[in-house]
Amino acid sequence: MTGLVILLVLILLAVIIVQIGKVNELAGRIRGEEEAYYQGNDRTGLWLFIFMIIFLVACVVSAYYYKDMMLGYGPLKAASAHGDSLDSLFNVTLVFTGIVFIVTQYLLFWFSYKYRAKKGGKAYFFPHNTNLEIVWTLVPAVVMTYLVVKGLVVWNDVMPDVNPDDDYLEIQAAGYQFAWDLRYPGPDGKLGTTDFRLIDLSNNPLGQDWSDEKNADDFLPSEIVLPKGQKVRVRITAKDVLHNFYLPHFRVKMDAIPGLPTYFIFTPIKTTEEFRQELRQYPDWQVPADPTEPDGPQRWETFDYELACAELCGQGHYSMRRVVRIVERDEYEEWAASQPSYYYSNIRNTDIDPKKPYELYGAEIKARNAALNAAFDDANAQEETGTIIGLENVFFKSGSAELQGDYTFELNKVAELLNKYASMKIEVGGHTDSQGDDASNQVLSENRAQAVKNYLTSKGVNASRLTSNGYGEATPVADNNTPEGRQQNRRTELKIVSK
Ligand SMILES: [Cu+2]
Repeated sequence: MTGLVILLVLILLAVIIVQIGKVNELAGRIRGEEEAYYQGNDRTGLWLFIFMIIFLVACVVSAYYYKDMMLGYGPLKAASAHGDSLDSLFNVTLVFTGIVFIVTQYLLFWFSYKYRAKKGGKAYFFPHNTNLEIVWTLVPAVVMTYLVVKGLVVWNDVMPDVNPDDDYLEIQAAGYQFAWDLRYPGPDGKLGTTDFRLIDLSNNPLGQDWSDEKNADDFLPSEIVLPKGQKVRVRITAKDVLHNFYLPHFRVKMDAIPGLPTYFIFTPIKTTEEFRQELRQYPDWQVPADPTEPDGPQRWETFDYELACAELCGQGHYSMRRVVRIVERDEYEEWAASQPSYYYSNIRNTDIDPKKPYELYGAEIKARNAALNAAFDDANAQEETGTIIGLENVFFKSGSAELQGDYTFELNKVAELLNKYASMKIEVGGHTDSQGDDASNQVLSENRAQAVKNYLTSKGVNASRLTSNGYGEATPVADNNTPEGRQQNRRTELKIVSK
C-alpha cells in the first residue's frame, strides 16, 4: 500500500514538473524567446554559484563534525608504534587533495557563472599557453614526487622484517572461511614448523609437524592477547581463499594468501584499558553500549580492539572478527602460562600421536634429568634412608623383562648419579599390575628389577651396591581397574638403602 502511494506521488510530481515546463515555455513565447533565454542563463549561473558555496561549506563542516569517527582523529589515534607515520601520510594526502578539490570546485562553478551566455558575448579563442602548460605539469609532478618519496620512506620504516637477534614475539594467524586459527610459540618462544599436507581439520588445523620439538608447546588460543610495548611479528597465512589480516586500531593490514606466507610487524603501545580511558573523554562514547539498557555499561567500557578480515571472502566474512587484548607484561605472562599446549592436550598419547609414549622430546628429557638430579640431591641430604625414587621412563616389552633398548636415557642418568654419590646403596624394586596370575607377576617383577640392576651394572655401577627385589602386584599405587591406573602400577622404583 505504501509503495502504491509513493508511486502515485512520484507520478504526480513528474506531471507537475512537465506542466511547469509548459507554463515556462508559454511565458517565454509571450515575453519573447531570446530575453527569456538570457534571463534563464543568469538565474542558472547564480544558483550554481550559490550551490557551490553551500556545498563547499557543507563538505568542510561535515568533515570536521564527523572527524572523531575516522581513524587517526579524536579518540581513534593509532595504538601502535608505527601507526602515526601512516596516519600522517593520509593527512598529507588529504591536505593536497583538499586544496585541489576546493580550487577545482570553485573554478568549475565560478566559470559557469562568469562565462554564462550574455547578449553580445563572444568566446575568446585560446588555443595554447606555454606558461600554463608548464604550471599544470610541474605542480602535480612535484606534488606526486613528494607523496611517493614520503610514502616510500614510511613504507621502508614500517615494513622491514625482524633481525634474528631482535626481541620479538612471533605468532601465526591463518585465515579460513570463516575464522582465524591463531598460534603462539609457547615457553620456548619459537613457532614449530608446519606443512599444509599435514592439515587435518579436526586434529591438526595448522598442519603442525609433531616431529619438530618446537611444536610441542605451541598453543592455539581463541583471542589475540599481546603485551604492551612488545614487538610482534605475525606470520599470516590462508587455508582456502584470499583473506586479509586487519587490525584497524594498530594500522596493521596485510593480505592472507593461500600458498604465500606474508607477515606484519608492529608494536602495540596502548593497553585495551588505556585506550578505553581515552575514549571515555569523548561524548560519543559516553552513551550506553546497548540502547535498550540505559543503565548498562557505556560504549567506552565495552570497547575492544579487534581483528577483522578486510577481504570480501564469502558469505560468512563478517564472522571472522576476533577480539584483541593488549595487556601489561605480567598479565600477558600469566595468560600465556595458562594456555594449554595443543600437542599435549589433543595429540599426546592418542592414536594420532606419531610419537610413542616412551619417545620423548629433548626438552622433556632435559626436564626429567633435572628432576632426577634434584631427587638424588634431596635423598642424599636426608638424614634417614628409605627414600623412594620412582623411575618414569623405563619401559619393558609387554610381558617380558627385556628393556626397550632405545629409550634408556633415564637409566643412564641414574647410573651417572650413582657414580656421583658413590657410597649410596640402592634396592631396585619391580612392580606389576594385577592382570595375569600372581605367581607369574611375581616372577616378572623380579626379572624386571634384575634387568634394571644388570643395566646399571653394565654402566659401571658396582654390583655390590645394588640389590633387586620383585614385589609383584602386591603394592599398587593406583586403581587396577583402569588402563591409566594399571600403567601407573607397572613401575620400577629405587629405594635408598644406605648412604
Ligand atoms: Cu576472510
